[in-house]
Parts: sequence; C-alpha cells; structure tokens
Amino acid sequence: MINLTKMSEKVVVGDAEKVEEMVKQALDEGMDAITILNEGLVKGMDVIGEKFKNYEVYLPGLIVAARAMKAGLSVLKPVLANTKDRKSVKIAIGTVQGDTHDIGKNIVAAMLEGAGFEVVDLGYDVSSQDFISAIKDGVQVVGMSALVTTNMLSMKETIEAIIEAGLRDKAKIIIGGAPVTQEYADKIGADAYAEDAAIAVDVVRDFFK
Ligand code: B1M
Repeated sequence: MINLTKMSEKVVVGDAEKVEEMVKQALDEGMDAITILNEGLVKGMDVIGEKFKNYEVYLPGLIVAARAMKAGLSVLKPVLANTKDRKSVKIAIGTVQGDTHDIGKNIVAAMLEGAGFEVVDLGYDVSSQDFISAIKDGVQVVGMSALVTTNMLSMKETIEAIIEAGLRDKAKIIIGGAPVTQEYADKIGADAYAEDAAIAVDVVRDFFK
C-alpha cells in the first residue's frame, strides 16, 4: 500500500521518477485521485515552500521539487479530467503576467475539465491582451491565478483592461492562488475568489445555475 507521506517526501527531494511510479501504484491500488493530490503531491510542495522561506533550500531545490510534482500530476491529470458529463460553458484560465507558477493553475484547469467544462489553458505569464482575446473568442469565464504577491497587481490591471475593452459583461471572472483573498477579489471587482480547485469548480457551477 502506497504511503502518501513517503510520496510527499519524494516530492520534496525532487525524485520525479519515484513520484510518478508511486502515483501510478496508488491509482492501481484504487486510491482516490484527490487524496493522492492533496495528501501526497500538494503536501510536498507546502513543505518545500516552507523550507524555501526559511532558507533551508534554494531555487534549484524548488525547481526539482516542482518537476517531481509535475511528473506525478501528469499521471493524475487524465483521471481528474475524466468525465463524460460535458457542459457547454467555455473557460479560459491562465497565470497572470509576470508569474510563472503554473502547478496550481494546472490543477484547477484539470478539475474544471473533470467537471465537464471546456477549458482553454492560456498558460503562464499571460498578458491582459491574451485574456481579452479569449473573451472575444467566446469564453464565458476567465480564470486568473497568481502565486507571487506583487503579481496580484496584474489581476487588477487585466480586469481594468477588460472593462476598457467594453467586455466586462461578456465573461465572469474568478481569481485564485495562494496569496489571493476574497477581500482582494472584492477590491478589484472580480466576480469570485476560490481558495482551491474544488471550490473553483463549485464557483463556476454556481455562475451558471
Ligand atoms: Co515560487 N514562490 N518563486 N517557484 N514557489 C512561492 C509562491 C513562494 C510563496 C515561496 C516562499 O517564499 N515560501 C514565493 C512567493 C512569495 C510571495 O510573493 N508571497 C515564491 C517566490 C518568491 C518565487 C520566485 C520569485 C523565486 C526567485 O526567483 N527568487 C520565483 C518567481 C518566478 C515568477 O513567477 N516570476 C519562483 C519560482 C518558482 C519555481 C519556478 C521554482 C516553482 C514553480 C514551478 C511551476 O509552477 N511550474 C516554484 C514553486 C514550486 C513554489 C512553491 C514552493 C509551490 C507552489 C505550488 O506549486 N504549490 C511556492 C510555495 C507555496 O505555495 N507553498 C512558491 C502547489 C499548488 C497545488 O498550490 O499554486 O497555491 P497553489 O494552487 C492551489 C490554490 O492556490 C488554488 O488552487 C490550487 C489547487 O488547490 N488556486 C486557484 C491556484 N490558482 C487558482 C486559480 C483559481 C482558483 C484557485 O481560479 C482561477
């Protein structure tokens, strides 16, 4: 039986091969994908984040841990996104300009897909213009992610640019990411804030109830 604490330790030390193998084995053993994600992979990222904050590891340590997390996520993603219940709502999601953190955004995208929404993944370091183009292309929801506090400003600038383009009533806007709060969402005029991927799915469902 796979031990999820051991899996998170392998994320911390950046053993991508082992993490991938353990995720496969956990799924084979019938473990729930969300449990593997939260108790194995995300927990590992939390530990490495703390270590980075306390100068116990440096950037290369973060990079190898992120690579290991992504290796595990690549196995989980098809399971998270596996649904036959397709809905007609189209969502564009991206990490905002200046920010290259995409692990959380990828999880949100996979869970939204899993819930049956059509997801256009704009990637990371996404400009206001790219979000605007997505709205012009017909998405009904824009999702923005930010992990670095200073990059939250790009969320505000993107909403201002959307208003300026006369498109604010064309799409609902949801924001999230570790430093983001409900208070900030209210302040910049987003329609919603979601603390994690599961809540993001609920929020988007609520938009179209
Ligand atoms: Co960076 N990093 N990083 N980093 N990194 C943080 C965010 C940091 C908190 C670490 C720390 O100091 N403890 C810190 C930010 C401090 C701050 O401003 N508050 C930081 C820093 C400083 C930096 C650099 C500046 C370091 C440097 O260069 N000196 C640099 C910035 C680069 C840039 O963006 N311009 C940098 C770089 C990197 C790596 C490239 C090495 C790597 C990213 C790899 C990648 O994403 N491809 C990395 C990593 C891995 C982290 C930590 C350790 C982990 C982030 C992560 O993936 N978490 C992070 C510390 C931490 O958060 N504990 C840290 C797991 C993920 C599942 O959670 O992304 O929060 P999260 O997503 C959650 C929710 O937030 C939510 O749902 C997700 C799933 O439940 N959510 C949404 C996210 N987006 C959402 C959108 C929604 C709704 C919900 O709606 C649309």
